[in-house]
Amino acid sequence: MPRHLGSFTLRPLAIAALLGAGSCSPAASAPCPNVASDAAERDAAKPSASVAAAPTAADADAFVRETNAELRRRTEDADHAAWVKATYITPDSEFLDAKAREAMLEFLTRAIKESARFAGVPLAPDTARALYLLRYSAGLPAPSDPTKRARLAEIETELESAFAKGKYCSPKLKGKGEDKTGDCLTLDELNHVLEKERDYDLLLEAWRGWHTVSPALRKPYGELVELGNDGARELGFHDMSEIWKGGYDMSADDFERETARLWDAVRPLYEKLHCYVRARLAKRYGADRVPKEGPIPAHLLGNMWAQSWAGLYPLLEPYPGHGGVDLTKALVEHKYDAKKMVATAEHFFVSLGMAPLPATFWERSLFVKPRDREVECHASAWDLGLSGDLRVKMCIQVDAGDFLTIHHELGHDFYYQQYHSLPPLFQSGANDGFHEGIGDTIALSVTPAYLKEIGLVERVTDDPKADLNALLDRALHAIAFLPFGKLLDEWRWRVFDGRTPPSAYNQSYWELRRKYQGVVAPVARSEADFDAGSKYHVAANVPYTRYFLAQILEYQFHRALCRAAGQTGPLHRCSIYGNADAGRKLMAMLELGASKPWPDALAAISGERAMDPSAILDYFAPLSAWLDEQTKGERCGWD
Ligand code: X8Z
Ligand code: ZN
Repeated sequence: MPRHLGSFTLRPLAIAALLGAGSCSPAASAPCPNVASDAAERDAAKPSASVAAAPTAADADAFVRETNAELRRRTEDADHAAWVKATYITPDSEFLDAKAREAMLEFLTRAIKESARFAGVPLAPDTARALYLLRYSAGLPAPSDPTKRARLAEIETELESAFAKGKYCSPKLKGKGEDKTGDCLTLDELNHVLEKERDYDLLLEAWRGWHTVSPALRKPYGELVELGNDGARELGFHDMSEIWKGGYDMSADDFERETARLWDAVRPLYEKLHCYVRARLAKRYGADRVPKEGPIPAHLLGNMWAQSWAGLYPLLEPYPGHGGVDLTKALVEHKYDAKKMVATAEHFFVSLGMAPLPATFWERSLFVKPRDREVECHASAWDLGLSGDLRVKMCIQVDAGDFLTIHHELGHDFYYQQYHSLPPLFQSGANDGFHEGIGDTIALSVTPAYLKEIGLVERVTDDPKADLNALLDRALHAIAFLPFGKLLDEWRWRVFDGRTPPSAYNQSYWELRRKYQGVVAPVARSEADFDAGSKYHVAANVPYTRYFLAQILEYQFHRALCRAAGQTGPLHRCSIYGNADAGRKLMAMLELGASKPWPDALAAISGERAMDPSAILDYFAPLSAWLDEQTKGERCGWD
């Protein structure tokens, strides 16, 4: 899978994720390593590590050079195997993918162990940074026992494939899939039912149906956690969560506090939105099904995980008849197909001064779901072998949601393209939240005025009520997402560090969903279920806090780029389309890759050195005020 998505197996997107976060922040109470980290020092202090002559800074430079070269070679093998497997799932492609993963796991874990010998050596800054990134690259560290390692690679492939092939068959859903006749639906089709249909029982059937796929993943997932934790301990970490939280230029504890700070800042806005939506849903379904002061049943919010409520827009539109753009309708009317949607998104990036995507992008990408074979439809962006062989893999539908997702994916590809000349260990986002936030930053500039400029819509209105409609539409995506973006890894951090044993997987997941999202399961759940496994990123072992960070960061990027473009109006009306000054700022950040701590990258685009939730709050300020009016007298919250 694509490198930015990857957990750590160095599949296409893996290095970045895997290495994705690293670097030390002089700003925070971070372990600023121009020497390797504490855990590495502990390793180095062990007698076995002190046999060889004391290593020098020059040895470390040479080690980083060799590791970079080897990484490039091995990534090539792993990426091509992963691409074939993701776009053509068969027992043979699974076999080859598992083998390539295993080789990558072996190499990376070995390299990380070897790097521990440089602990305490005064290093050149770039070398120190490369070693730091390497150390935190192990999102799924492999145990050194070859049998265990092979099993780990096999489980990874197995979980991903089982998820991709999952279907639910029910006569109640007959005709609700793409082919309009069958009664076996894929995840995308079941999710589509949740987005478009409003019948309570039908929604329940689609929700329940998808949640029958993941119980089979529960056991292998538990095994993955055990083996991954074995690997983490061999590297000197307590467990995998320490690695997942540890690569953000600050200590793992500081990172946990940092995400809590960001969530606390946006939670009041989420609670207002929840309050408004709950009242509308109570009207639609009755107070017996949607209790006035309690959590909302999770299947009513228009998405399998209630992470985007955009499907509910028609039910919630603040000012019907006051305009706003129906982007899906515009795309259909203008006869856009998948390729044209991608070309339009590419054109936006190019308008900022970036080089177009290579010809091979158009020849080798997968844009539509093939009819004759199993593929992984979860969208992803790739740079195979770190060689500029950029691609996307997506089962594109002609609708507004996928138009925005295409921008998201191209954000990854243009990031790859901008940092392409850096050594492999630096070919990554400043942190993984940056990587996830680039395309979405551009999507914030997909305003009605921009759509008019490119001829997709004929008229735009100046009516402030239309602005509110558009703001609510976006909030149903962005603000609704925040608690889910926060909780999924909180669940995994607890699973990894042992606070949540397998016997409490489901209970813990629903406690967090209730606490953060204010939703509850619509039917009784038990430990026979594995509801966290209904989410791709759990099955595929992809960290998720990155999307939470991205959601905060992209408004900060947008604010900075709008300022660079000299736009002084409200943020939700700003589009940087065609603006070279904004483009230069953006590129200045992208081309740093992971070569510098993320505060430096943030400073390159915005002059700021801390993640700042005030940008997203400013953006939605008019909506926030409107929601205050709408929810006056209501008892918001759910406990
Ligand atoms: O997984 C993705 C992207 C690929 S990196 C399509 N996203 C998260 C999700 O689908 O849950 C984008 C938003 C959050
Ligand atoms: Zn992404």
